[in-house]
Amino acid sequence: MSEKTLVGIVMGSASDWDIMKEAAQICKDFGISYEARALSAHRTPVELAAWIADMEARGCQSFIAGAGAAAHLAGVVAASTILPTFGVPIPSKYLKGIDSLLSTVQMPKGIPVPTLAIGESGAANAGLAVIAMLALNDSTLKTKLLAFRASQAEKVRNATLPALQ
Ligand code: RP5
Repeated sequence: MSEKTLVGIVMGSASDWDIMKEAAQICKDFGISYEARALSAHRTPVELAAWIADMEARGCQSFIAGAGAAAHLAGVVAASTILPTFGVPIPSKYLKGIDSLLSTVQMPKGIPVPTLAIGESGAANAGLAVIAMLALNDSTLKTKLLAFRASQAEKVRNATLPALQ
């Protein structure tokens, strides 16, 4: 059987990649297979549905969806699959991502979209949330995640604060 693609990363526009690449980077760093696509819930709805079905057939375990403004992408992805789908609000031109945040996080009862912070931190944390989920059944991944946590804790401990002038 061919290799599975474990994580589907989708964004409403290629202009979102600067933010969403943080999620891809986490997958890459942890050695988890992913596919990243720009597909829009309103501009390319048919292709989006076909991609979700294809990813499911290829063994995908989770989706990360990022979009800006009236950001319904994560909700549409979550509604199209029972795989866990994490939402990343992309900073928008006029409302700085508050619109993206509210339209991603405020899902009515029944279709959950666990939503991360606006921007790069949210995209990276979506990646880490997926890693944590996959680590439940993968002891090697669990060891890597514990090492990542230990390493970032060490950076905080070792940081030196600038002296007063
Ligand atoms: C949303 O509109 C996208 O997710 C993007 O954040 C925003 C702007 O898209 P472009 O006009 O840059 O393609 O659908």
